[in-house]
Amino acid sequence: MNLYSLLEARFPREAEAPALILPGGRQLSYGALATASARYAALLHESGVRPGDRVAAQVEKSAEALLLYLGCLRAGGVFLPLNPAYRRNEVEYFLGDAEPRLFVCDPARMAEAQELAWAARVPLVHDLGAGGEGSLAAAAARMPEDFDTVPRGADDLAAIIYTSGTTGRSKGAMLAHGHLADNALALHRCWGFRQGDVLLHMLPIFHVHGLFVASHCALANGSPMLFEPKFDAARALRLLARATVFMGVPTYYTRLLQEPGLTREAVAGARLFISGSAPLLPETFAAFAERTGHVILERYGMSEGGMFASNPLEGERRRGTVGFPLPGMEIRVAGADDRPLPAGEIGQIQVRGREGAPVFAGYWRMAERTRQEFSADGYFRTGDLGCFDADGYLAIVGRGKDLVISGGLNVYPKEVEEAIDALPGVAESAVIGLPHPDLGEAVAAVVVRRPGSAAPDAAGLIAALRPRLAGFKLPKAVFFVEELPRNAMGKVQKNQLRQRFALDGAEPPRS
Ligand code: MLC
Ligand code: AMP
Repeated sequence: MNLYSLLEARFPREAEAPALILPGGRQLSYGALATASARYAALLHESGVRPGDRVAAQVEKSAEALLLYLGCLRAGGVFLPLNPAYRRNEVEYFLGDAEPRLFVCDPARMAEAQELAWAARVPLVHDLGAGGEGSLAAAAARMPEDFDTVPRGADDLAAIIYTSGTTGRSKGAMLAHGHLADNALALHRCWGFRQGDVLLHMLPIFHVHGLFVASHCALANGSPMLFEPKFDAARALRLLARATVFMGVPTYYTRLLQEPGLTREAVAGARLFISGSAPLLPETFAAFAERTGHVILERYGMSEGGMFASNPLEGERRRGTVGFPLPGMEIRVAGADDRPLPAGEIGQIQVRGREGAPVFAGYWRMAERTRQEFSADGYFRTGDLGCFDADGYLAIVGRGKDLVISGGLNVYPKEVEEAIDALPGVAESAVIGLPHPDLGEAVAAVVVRRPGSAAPDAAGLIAALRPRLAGFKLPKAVFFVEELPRNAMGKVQKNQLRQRFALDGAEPPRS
């Protein structure tokens, strides 16, 4: 079944029931959501999007951006969301790799988008602004409001989410209608969505957390979303008075805790606070419970397959753990030989779906890479390290993969190192994550200058990287050293670097 049809079957019977409550008093009802998404689907169909064709969108969060996603599902297209922070060369790669039929860009970047689309043979470009302006919504408005949602099978693709690779090229994780539908229903049930729920939605919608986890739960419940363009702690606090459920990355919770107004009374109407995408610090967990009386429910997942584990709604939400496998998910902690380890032992977290099915459909056009990431018995190797406790709670204790998670966004050191190493005056570099009070981890670069050449200072280095890397990937600190510590095999000892350097808060780049 098409994921959209599954969600639509759960929309409220009253067409006027609110679906999206937007800043400035604008509302979109469930009836309007259905007709508007039909118009977007019709536009995509008229533009030549056929089942399986990709639709790429690098746009700011808006009601129209969500309608585009729903319209894409309805037309049978494969949605490919991209962070608006990506720079030209980053987008160039995604378009070339995914070969979308349509690219939707920000109005301010139309000229660049057209050049990139031309080079990547993307036949059509539309623009869509944060306020819904631009050619896409205008063209959709001229379309009929009836559209027969294209039937899709459980294995047909619904979305591709690009995740950077620890080595080499960025990989497109392919998610099918069945994966997203199963996950949506499992979360909806586990988190007890009910009549009267209102979701405060402040996450970006270019990733799994905001687009799938949050939106699908609300839509599958026929609930209103307070649909905000971005996270803002003071505004969140005001809106929480009208919400029952909130989802965020740990940074949202540390920022909420900075608000003096965060009290039990301020969140009296809320029933559930959910955290994920990065480790929630035990201090944050404890401080939030003390200030609000709410025990944050932490869960765990990935672009490759959505959510895998969650703390329980009823029963103990255990600090420092991500709870139990979700219904339909099998999780094991395995040794290097893929054999399961007993409770208490640390190993790699591996996950498998219902009846041994893979948790996602593999990496776009990377059959060999896909094969390498799965065990012989069908488990996906997450690259996260964890262990089960005696009661079956899963704790994530580290990462086997070289990855920094900054404010809930993944940064692959290798990509930043390659960009730094290409700069004049740089001999080599190592990029690491350092504990950061706001972002959880912050990207830091340790750089060896090339002797005898005019090497950049920290500010110069950042300025040179800015046109090439999305802002969230830029180092928050730069340290210059004579040489990088290496082991006998010549591998850079990043642990040593992490011990040697520390950030004191969010300081500007320094040398
Ligand atoms: C923005 N900046 C960041 C950043 N976000 N730097 C490091 N890490 C981040 N996450 C930089 C910008 O480049 C800019 O730099 C400056 O900060 C101000 O930008 P901003 O957009 O105004 O920042 P802010 O609104 O404060 O955003 C921070 C944030 C946001 C934490 C609120 O990043 C956010 O909403 N993160 C959530 C991401 C998310 O949804 N993750 C889920 C992935 S799914 P300059 O230099 O230009 O000034 C997933 C699976 C799962 O992981 O399990 O859920
Ligand atoms: P992404 O590729 O953006 O989907 O990020 C997935 C990664 O985020 C996982 O492999 C984990 O490393 C991390 N992650 C997600 N949820 C949690 C969590 N609750 N605790 C720790 N790490 C998490």
